[in-house]
Amino acid sequence: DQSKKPRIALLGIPIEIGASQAGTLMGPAALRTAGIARVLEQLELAVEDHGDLAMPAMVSTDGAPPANAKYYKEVKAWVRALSERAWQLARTGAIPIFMGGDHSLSMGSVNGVARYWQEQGRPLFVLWLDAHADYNTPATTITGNMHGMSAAFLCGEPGLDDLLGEQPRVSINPDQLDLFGIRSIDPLEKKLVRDRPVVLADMRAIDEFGVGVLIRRVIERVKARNGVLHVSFDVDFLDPAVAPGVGTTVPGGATYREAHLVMELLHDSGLVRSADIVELNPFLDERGRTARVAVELIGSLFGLQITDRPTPSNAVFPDN
Ligand code: HAR
Ligand code: MN
Ligand code: MN
Ligand code: MN
Repeated sequence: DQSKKPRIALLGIPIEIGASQAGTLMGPAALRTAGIARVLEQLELAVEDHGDLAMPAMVSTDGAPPANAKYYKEVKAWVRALSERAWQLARTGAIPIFMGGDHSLSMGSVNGVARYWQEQGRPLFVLWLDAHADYNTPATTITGNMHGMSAAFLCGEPGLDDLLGEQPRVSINPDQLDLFGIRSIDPLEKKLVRDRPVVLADMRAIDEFGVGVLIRRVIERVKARNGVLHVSFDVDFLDPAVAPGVGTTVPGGATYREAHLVMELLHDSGLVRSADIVELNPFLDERGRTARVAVELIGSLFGLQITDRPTPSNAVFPDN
C-alpha cells in the first residue's frame, strides 16, 4: 500500500554563488543521474521528486547588503524561497532531501524545517557532516563566501540579519549543532566556535574514538531531549580520494567505510527527518564517482544495509 510507505520528497536547489567555484548548480542533475530516486524506491520508500527550485527573483527594494558577504542578494533570494518551501514540504509529513547546490542553501532548508519542528514542539538537532565548520560571519570570514557562514547563521549569529526577508527566523541553540568531521577552520571562526556550546567532533576525535562512538553520542543527545535530527551532508566530509568532485577538498577526510557506518547508525536511530546533500560539483568530478558515492550514502542513511541482522555494539562513551 503506497500510502503507508514513508515518503521522501526530493527537491533540487541549483545554487552555486555561495561557493568559491562554479559547478554545484549541476549537483541535483548528477544526483538524479546517479539514481537517487531509484535507490530510495528500492528501500520501499515512496519517492516524490519535486524538481528543482526555480531561481527566485531578487527584490530590488531590499537595502544595502552587508559587507563581506559575496552575492548576498542572490543568496538571500534563494534562502528565503527555500525556507518557505522546506517548511511546506515538512508539513506534508514527508522526509525532505534537499539536493544542492552549495552549502549556503542550508540557511533556508534548515530554517524551514526548524520552523516546522518548532510548531510541533520538538527540538531540532543538526548534524553537520563537513570538512569545514561553516561558522563564519561577515565579521570573521576571510573569503566572503556565504557557504562558509551557514552553520553560524542557523545558530543565530549576527551579521546576516535580514537574509530571510519576511520569513520567520527560527534559530537553533548552538548546543543543538554537531559539527562532525571538521579539519579546516579559520582563525576567527575557531575562536567563535570555542566561545559557543557547539558540539564538535574534529578529525582527531574521530581518530581517537572512532565514528561509531561519536555518532552514538550525537544520537543519545537527541533522544535525551525527544528531538529530531536534520543531517546536513557536505560531500567534502569525505576524503578527496573517495569524493574528488567538490570545490574545496581537504585531505584527511572520512573514509568510505567510516561514512557508511555514520549513515547506518543514523538510520538505525530512527531520528532523521530531513537531510541536505551539498557541495557536489559534477564539473570537478571524475566520471560520476562522487555523485555515485553520495547516492550510496544517502541509501545507507535511509536503510540500505549489508545484511538485515542487528549488529551488537561494544561502544564506550567518552564523557563529552
Ligand atoms: N572557511 C572557509 C571560508 O569561509 C571555507 C568554507 C568552505 N566551505 C565549504 N563548505 N566548502 O563547507 O571561506
Ligand atoms: Mn559546508
Ligand atoms: Mn565543506
Ligand atoms: Mn551502505
